[in-house]
Amino acid sequence: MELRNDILLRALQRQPVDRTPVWIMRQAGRYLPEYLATRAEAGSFMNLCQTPELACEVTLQPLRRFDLDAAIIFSDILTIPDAMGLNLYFVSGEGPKFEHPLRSADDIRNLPRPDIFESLGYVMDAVSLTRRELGGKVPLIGFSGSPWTLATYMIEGGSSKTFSRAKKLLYQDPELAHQLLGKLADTVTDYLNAQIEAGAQAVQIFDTWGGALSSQAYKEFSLRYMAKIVSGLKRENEGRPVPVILFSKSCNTQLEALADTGCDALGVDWTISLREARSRVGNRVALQGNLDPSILLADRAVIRREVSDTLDSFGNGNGHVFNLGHGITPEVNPDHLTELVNTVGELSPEYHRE
Ligand code: 1CP
Repeated sequence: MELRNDILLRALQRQPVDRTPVWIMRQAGRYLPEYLATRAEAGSFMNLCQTPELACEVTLQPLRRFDLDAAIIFSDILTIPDAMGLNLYFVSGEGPKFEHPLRSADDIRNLPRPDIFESLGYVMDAVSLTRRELGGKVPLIGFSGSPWTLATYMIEGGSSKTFSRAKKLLYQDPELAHQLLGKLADTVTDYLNAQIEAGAQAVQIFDTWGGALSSQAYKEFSLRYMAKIVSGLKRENEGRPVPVILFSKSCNTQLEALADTGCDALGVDWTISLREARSRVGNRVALQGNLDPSILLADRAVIRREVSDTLDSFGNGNGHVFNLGHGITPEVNPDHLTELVNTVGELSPEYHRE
């Protein structure tokens, strides 16, 4: 099926487009009443992820409301540890938890490399169903967590503010940490390649907690494994390149090193201007971002001004994908996202004239 709107894929490769493409991290989610209704119908978050028809439905919901240039498959980064036997569950108000977190060296040594098709086949089914339902309207993005970000949840047993246990492992027993991260990198590579084969047309790696590490530890325990994954990915499918986006939150000091991994694009948060980020990475990669999600809590005039400033900060030329600097939050009024998306559509063409 022909892809009718390919501006996301073109921008990720720094090719000419006539306006800046836009999608939003966590665009399907709790700020949408229709998402909450489908989640209630599913009974639980995991059931929603594991039922391809429902995962497909919530993936498509934001596209019915907003003129977005991509869909991102509805799933979660924590499906990998779940498939490795840690058993993911959600306690409302507390976020994700594992029944069997990694508590000993043996837990890490015995961690299986899962058969992706057997244990995560529901994600690939959701990807191929969603591709079919999209009918070439916009590309579908696949994703995974980075090995380090996944490891934090697996070691801590859930969310954490300090990452004490995970960081202790890195410093106390780096060899064991490398064993874990290596296994995760292999699994993430298999998983993303399976999503690509199922129809994902671009992929993003979420390194949400990369910013918790020192510069040196980041290179050794996070960046290195993302680079390994990038080099193991299938970079072309259906006769088209499959762009790879790395989003390492709060890692702006690492932009040059991230650009050297061989990825196509970097997600950037709002703590650096796109102007500065662009001057540092030059023409090596495209940039995706970077509006502070909290701006969506302000009124429409503020949103318009901030979108305009963000476009202006990147400036003229190719290689910008508009997005937030992190996921959209549950309190956002969906009409404010309409304002954002429409403003990008209205103001961005002037940055793409020859
Ligand atoms: O109650 C609910 O409905 C669950 C909320 C929720 C949602 C909507 C969770 C639990 N996951 C998701 C979907 C999700 N998670 C997507 C969907 C695709 C999209 O529309 O973008 C994606 C890409 C993720 C990725 C994800 N999950 C990340 C990385 C991205 C990020 O925002 O940093 C992380 C860290 C997670 C873990 C996770 N899963 C869910 C929650 C609430 C969390 C965060 C917990 C924490 O802060 O530690």
